Formats: sequence, C-alpha cells, structure tokens
Amino acid sequence: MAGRREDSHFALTDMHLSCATGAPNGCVRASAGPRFGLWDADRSRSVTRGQLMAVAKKKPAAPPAEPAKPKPASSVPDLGKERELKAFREMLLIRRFEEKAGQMYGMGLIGGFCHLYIGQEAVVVGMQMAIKEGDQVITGYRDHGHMLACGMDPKGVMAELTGRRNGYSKGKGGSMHMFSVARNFYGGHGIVAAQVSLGTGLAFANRYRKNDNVSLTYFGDGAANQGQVYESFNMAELWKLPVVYIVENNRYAMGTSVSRASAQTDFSKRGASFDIPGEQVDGMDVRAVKAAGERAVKWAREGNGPYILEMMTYRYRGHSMSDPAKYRTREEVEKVRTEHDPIEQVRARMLASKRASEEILKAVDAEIRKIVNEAAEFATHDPEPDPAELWTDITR
Ligand SMILES: Cc1ncc(C[n+]2csc(CCOP(=O)(O)OP(=O)(O)O)c2C)c(N)n1
Ligand SMILES: [Mg+2]
Repeated sequence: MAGRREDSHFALTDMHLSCATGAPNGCVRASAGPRFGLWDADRSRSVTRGQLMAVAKKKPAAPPAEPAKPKPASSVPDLGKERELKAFREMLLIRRFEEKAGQMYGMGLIGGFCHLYIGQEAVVVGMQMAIKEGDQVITGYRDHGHMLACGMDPKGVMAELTGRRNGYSKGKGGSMHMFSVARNFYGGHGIVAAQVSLGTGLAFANRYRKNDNVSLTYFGDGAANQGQVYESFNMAELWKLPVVYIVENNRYAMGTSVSRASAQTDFSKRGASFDIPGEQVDGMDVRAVKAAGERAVKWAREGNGPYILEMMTYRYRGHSMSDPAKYRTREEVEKVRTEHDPIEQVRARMLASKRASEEILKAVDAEIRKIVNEAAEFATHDPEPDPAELWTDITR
C-alpha cells in the first residue's frame, strides 16, 4: 500500500520525521511516544490536527472516578541470583527444545503444523514466575514454550509432535492440540483467538467456584483484531473476572506486519473502551515480564477484573515450518538476535555480575541438551497409536 513500508519498524521514514517535528503539513504525533527502540516506527503513525479535533469534540463527559490503576515500575527489578539462573535454565529448555523440534520436522519425524516459539521465551518464563499453583494458562498454536514453562514433560510434548502414543494427546492431537489439566495448561488452540473466550471462561469458573486463581490468556497481535476478543473483554470487565490478557506482539501475523493489519498498534490500549488497564512490556527482558506480570496478576486476583499486558517480542523463525519469511529481511531478524535476545541478555548479565561462571552456564546448557535429546529419542521410538484409537477420545 502506498506510503506504508514493510521495513519501517527500525527507521522513521522522512514523512514520519516531518510529522513528528511539527512540519507545516499539519501532522502531530498521535501516540505517547516510543518506549522501546525496536518499536519506534510503529508508534510514528500520524493523523492531522483536524482529525484529532473532530474525535476530541465527540468525547462524552468524563466518567465517574474509578479505583486507581496500578502504575508500571520505573526501573526493572533484579531477579536475584537463584531466580536469574532459573529463568536462564527455563528459557534455554524452550530454545533447545524448539531447535530440536525444527530439526526433527526437517527430518520428516514431525508432520503437520508446527509453530516455533524461538525468540519469545522471556514472555512465558517471566509470566510463570508471577503466578501461583492453580492459576491457569491457555494459548494459541505457538504453544510448546507455554507447555514446558507450565512444567509439562518434554518427552510427552515431543512424543505428541511425532504423533506417538505416549504424547500428551495420545499422538492424536499434534503440535496445536495438547492439554494438561494436572499442570493447569488448557491448550493449545488452532483457531486464532478462540482461546481468548475460553480463557475468559476459565476466569469465570474461578469466580463461580470462589477460588482466588487467575487465568493467563495468551494471544497474538493478529488475534487481537478478532471480534470475540472484545466480547470477552466486555464480559470480563463487566463481571470483574480474574483474567490477565497477554498479547504476544511479535510484530507479525503470518506474513502480515502489525502496521499493515492494525489501525491501533498499541495493543495495551485495546481495553480502553471497556476500562481495562493495560501496559506495554519489554517482552525480551524476563525481569520486566515478571514485574509486570506480578502487577497484573495481583490486580486480577484481588477482584479488580481483567488486565492487559502487551509483550513486545519477536519470533526468529517463520510463522510455521513452511514459511519462507519473505516479508522481512535477514538483517531485521539478525538485529533482534544480536541486540535483544532474551537468553543472551541473562547470560551476559550473570557473567558481568559474576553470579555465574562460563563453566556453570555451559553445564546448564549440557544438562538441557541431555533432557531434550532424551525427549527426542523417546519421541522417535515410542510406538504410534493403535489404529483402533482413531475412534476414541472424540467425545466424552
Ligand atoms: C479464525 C482463524 N483465522 C485464520 C487462521 C489462519 N491463521 C493461523 S495463524 C494466523 C496469524 C495469527 O497471528 P498472531 O495472532 O499474531 O500470532 P503469532 O502467529 O504471531 O503467534 C492466521 C491468520 C486461523 N487459524 N484461524
Ligand atoms: Mg504475531
């Protein structure tokens, strides 16, 4: 489309710059300004002063006073030595697992859809650090990282990917359809945004059963444009349901960049008309994710209703294994990898602060590789389901 640039995430165009500096063409910056370098250009969409005035004039009188919304922390709190090492280990488990899944897909051992989470690990690991036992997790099809972070067995997850009988869905579900009620993981959903209404339902169940659990409901930037998301927002706020909506904004929905698909690219504001508070979080920094997660979960657990966290993140691999990723440049991916990688950030910080030595971190990597290799071995030799199983587990 004329005037829109696919590669404009890293650099302001001339038009954006002239608008931002108050050039005579009458443009003003529409948003509060950039907070994350990676995302600056997305924030630079402009509207004319006349358009803004027209919208402003239509505004109704201010609503009655509401309870104070929690404020984002100004600085990123330290995790402490043990937690930092734990975060490193858990993110590395997801990274190595996904690398292995990618290899096995290439070898023909995994078939069907397979969406890798590489690059986004800090989101789910940081959020898990903010919840307690009994809180539920639900997500879309990019789900292997969520399952591992919930404590599901890598062998069972990998065996499901290879379609074997000891997989989490007995080899009949595959990558997008795994569940573990024991680990409070509710899937694994292939229909974009379907999990948002289900996650809201989990929160409703918590309220109905009068427990104090919170539902973490994950979805993507693309899913955020789906109608059922807003029906869910409305009900969740109306009934003050304990749900944290986590938008994993990895900047693309299949091959479509956020700026091409979304009229409002600040997803933390998507709950504004329902009065749901939201904030943007550096989703590549596990410390920032945990801190924001704690604020949001506390808000929901204390009966204040839903909360939106927009995680600014990035996926390094294609949308799925069959994506040639022609909609972005290698340089774009490389820049994020070298400057913002969530695991490398923790590694560098631990080495600099002498919290861990190279030897310790290498030993963690070796231990993780062993776990992942064993999972792959198991998933390769476990038998396929009996053909008679084709007709079971369809309905209860
Ligand atoms: C209802 C529905 N529409 C379309 C699709 C096809 N589809 C699968 S993934 C996807 C993109 C979603 O992107 P996003 O929500 O940003 O998640 P990401 O893949 O980036 O994690 C689309 C359109 C689908 N599965 N379901
Ligand atoms: Mg996306």
